[in-house]
Amino acid sequence: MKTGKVIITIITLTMLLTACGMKTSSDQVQTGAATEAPAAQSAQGNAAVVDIKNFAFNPVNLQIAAGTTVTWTNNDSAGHTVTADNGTFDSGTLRKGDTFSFTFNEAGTFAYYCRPHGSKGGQGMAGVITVVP
Ligand SMILES: [Cu+2]
Repeated sequence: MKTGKVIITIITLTMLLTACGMKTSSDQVQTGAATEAPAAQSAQGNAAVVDIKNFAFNPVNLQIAAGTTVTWTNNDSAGHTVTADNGTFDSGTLRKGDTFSFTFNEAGTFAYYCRPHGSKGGQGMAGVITVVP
């Protein structure tokens, strides 16, 4: 009886810790964005843009309303990609002047990166789109 209760408690704690761990990492990304320049990084309406310049996405954290189409433009001579961590979208290689657009219809946090210069989890050349309902 007591052992069963302990096991259930351990399982519950493990699940909670896992959930918290995931939430914490995405919260940190958003918190960083909010303290930098929330007004400039907010976008209302149906379109928003992200500049790719000097091996970085600008703004690196963008908050949009659901239904907004985000267009990335590569202004670097180097080729870049816009690749979602969760595989939702992938631009393929963008040459200088190339654009890639994606419409975010669902609320959530969408981390992305450049395949040649970054990786999942915000490593290197990466950004985050936060979609609010
Ligand atoms: Cu790149």
